[in-house]
Amino acid sequence: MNEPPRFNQYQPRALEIIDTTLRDGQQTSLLHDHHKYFFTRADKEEITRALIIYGVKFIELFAPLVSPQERDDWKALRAVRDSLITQKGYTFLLAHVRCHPRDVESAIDGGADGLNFYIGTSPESRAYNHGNDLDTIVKKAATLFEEVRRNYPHLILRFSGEDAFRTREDELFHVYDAVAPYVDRFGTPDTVGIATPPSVARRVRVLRERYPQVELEGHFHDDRGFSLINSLEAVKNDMRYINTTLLGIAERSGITSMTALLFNLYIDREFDKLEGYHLRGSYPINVLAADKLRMLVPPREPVSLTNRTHTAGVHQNAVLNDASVYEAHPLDLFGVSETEILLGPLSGWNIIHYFLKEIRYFEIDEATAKEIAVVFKERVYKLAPDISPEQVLIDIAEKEFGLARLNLPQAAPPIVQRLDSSNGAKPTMANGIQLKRTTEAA
Ligand code: HCA
Repeated sequence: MNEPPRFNQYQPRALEIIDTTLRDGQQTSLLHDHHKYFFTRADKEEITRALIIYGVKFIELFAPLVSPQERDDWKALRAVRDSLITQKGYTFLLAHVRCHPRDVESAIDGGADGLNFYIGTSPESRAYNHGNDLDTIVKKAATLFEEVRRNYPHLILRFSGEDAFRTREDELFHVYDAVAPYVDRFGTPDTVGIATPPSVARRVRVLRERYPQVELEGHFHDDRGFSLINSLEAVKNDMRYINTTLLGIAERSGITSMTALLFNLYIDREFDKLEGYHLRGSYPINVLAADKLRMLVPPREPVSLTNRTHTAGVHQNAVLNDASVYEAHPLDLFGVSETEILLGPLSGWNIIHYFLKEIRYFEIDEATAKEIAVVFKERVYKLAPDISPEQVLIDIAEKEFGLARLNLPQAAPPIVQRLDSSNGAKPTMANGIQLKRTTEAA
């Protein structure tokens, strides 16, 4: 069962994202919150396609034996990958596996390019998870990996001591020393989110010194809100492989968001780490993921419309003069290309003037805008649940002030996130990624 060693022909970039949206991401409780529970095959196909087009070369999936559905999905996702080889080159599909022969067999049958082995090494895992002591772990893992390496030399092998940051360094070395001859990468997962930038920097340094021939991979959970800063620290210390997900979804509060990491590397001018990633696709791929979760791109995601949304009158006014007053970062390069201005009780007359004149093409002067603003500010507090502030404003302008619109050709509708399609929103394709655009007449 020897296959061509594709990985040997691949020249890894300075930063390789290993996306685990379809593995750890699928462990997010958000799927339960929204009564969705799992990604459908169509969801997975779209996410895989979008990730490959974005420039991701390594995608982690569950081991096929997790369920018949996961097993069948492997085939479908391989087909998506294969259909994009001519356009984007080869993408490696990695199976997340326990140190167990049955997991390995199922991954090989599923056509995995690599096996991401893990077993808990911390005292907590040893006592309450699998119950094996360190020597048993060493024996089990080394025997299995030696056999897999011998029989399947084309596979990319990775080993993670789960909960590595609660595993004492000498104990981690004890296990890693024994398996180092057989693996391509060591993971060092911060399973419970206790790591800090200094502890990450130290881990990267000691592992690199001890295992110069083995690549390193990071996986940082967000329990303290440190997953992003820890990933940044790891990358700046030249850890080549980082696990991310779309929107940072994963167990509990999640792991590092892919676009948050790349966005920050850009801001910090780590341009060599951005090679091959289609940064302009960042916001669209976040919208795609949010749509699958039946939610909006969350406000804590840096590559979001929220970061270009201005509500206070003072802010709105300044942004109309020059967006740089309240927008310091190049979000447009990451696909957030519309400055979303929310109309509400805090809106001043100038934003109302701007909205009606520049966005909705009414013939309106400033004096009229000031008068409309007075009516709008009063009316907006009594909104019916099914009517938006924009609609209230348009109604006031048309029905109460008799304003007419200029007869301009319809401009391209803006990108917005919409959960419902009751307003006639239709998905359109941009860069191979599904977006939603308003179809509301301009
Ligand atoms: C899990 C735990 C894990 C594994 C990470 C890894 C973690 O969900 O099984 O395989 O490197 O955080 O330790 O996600």
